[in-house]
Amino acid sequence: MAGVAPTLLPSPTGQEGNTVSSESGSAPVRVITFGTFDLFHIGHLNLIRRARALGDRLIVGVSSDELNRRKKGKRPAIAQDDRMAIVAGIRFVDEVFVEESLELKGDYIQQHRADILVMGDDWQGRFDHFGSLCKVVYLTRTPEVSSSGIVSTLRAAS
Ligand code: C2G
Repeated sequence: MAGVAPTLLPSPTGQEGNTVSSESGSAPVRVITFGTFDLFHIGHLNLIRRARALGDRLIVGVSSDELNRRKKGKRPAIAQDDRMAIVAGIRFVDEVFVEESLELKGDYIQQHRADILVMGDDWQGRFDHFGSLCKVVYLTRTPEVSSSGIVSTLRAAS
């Protein structure tokens, strides 16, 4: 909307993506996050930008259409391959892969050698058990924006 400032949340480190590096000589810090990222919006961008600022590389597991159907009983508005391409096109993202199952998170963390798991705080506490594999960080959700809210707005307008 013209004239409305975007809800850009500050990064948790006070720095933006691509500016934080691990100490010279040490291995790059690998951050992993997961999500459907349907109807990509500013809340998704904030989460991704702030996750990337916690390390040197950001790996994103994009939840498959089938996972959404099975676990959430809904079909994303944007198809899986397009959601993957959109997330892969974000400059803070280094790698994307398909998240086929919520139950495989521990495997994904290990396969991608993640040092930090980042999720929005709507998942607060739900992934603490992965603390034995990596650091677990929950970031504040961006208020007042969601994919389902966008769908409702469009429905109301039609
Ligand atoms: N998010 C946010 N602020 C919003 C909306 C979303 O910070 N206003 C964050 C969520 O907390 C999540 C990420 O953006 O960390 C992706 O959000 P969704 O696409 O809604 O993903 P979600 O349903 O949380 O799926 O394996 C985990 C699931 O697949 C996560």
